[in-house]
Amino acid sequence: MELFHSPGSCSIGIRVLLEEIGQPYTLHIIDVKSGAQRSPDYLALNPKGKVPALVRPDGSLLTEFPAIALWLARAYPAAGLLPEGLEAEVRAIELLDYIVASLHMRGATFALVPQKFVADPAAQAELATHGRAVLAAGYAALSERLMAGDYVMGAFSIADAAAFYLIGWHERAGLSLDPVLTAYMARMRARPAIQRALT
Ligand SMILES: N[C@@H](CCC(=O)N[C@@H](CS)C(=O)NCC(=O)O)C(=O)O
Repeated sequence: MELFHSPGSCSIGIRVLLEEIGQPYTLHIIDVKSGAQRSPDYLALNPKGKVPALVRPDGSLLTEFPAIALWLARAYPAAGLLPEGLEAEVRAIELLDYIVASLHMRGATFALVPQKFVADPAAQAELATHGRAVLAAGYAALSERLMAGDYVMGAFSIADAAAFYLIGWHERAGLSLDPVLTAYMARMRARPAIQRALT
């Protein structure tokens, strides 16, 4: 497999899952801060101009974090990245989608890069404040879940890969972590797969 990844971005979550699975993969760095996602070569591969993107063993490209995470979990079941049974699985997808579609796209993105959406500095400040509030509410919801277990679904799952990148942005968003989330991030960073993914 081949992963197109930008350090510091959400694609770290997919790198974490690849390391948890343990299959060989090639890492391609697409530095989104320098605009590499808009290079002609990358757009030819992934017209969306986003990371993560995964080339699978059959050569096909898969994009969108939840789709890649679900495919990895289903394609490599021995890694145990999804809870067993339809109800537990759909609850993991429900949480994963909340993290990516709501907290990342409508919280962190507004908090971190409001200038992508509006030009007026006052409107940017208002949008960033809104994004921070969405993110803070999301962190509180994740913290509450983590009072019941070590991982957001109880056992480690694809939803943790998303929670890890989202919580990892707290300093950039100007938010502090409560003791539950601080302990969770320490627990996550202690996982050998995450240590490998962060190298
Ligand atoms: N909906 C996409 C979002 C991916 C996304 O927003 N990726 C960011 C990095 S965290 C990116 O590629 N940004 C570059 C850009 O928007 O130009 C997914 O789930 O994968």
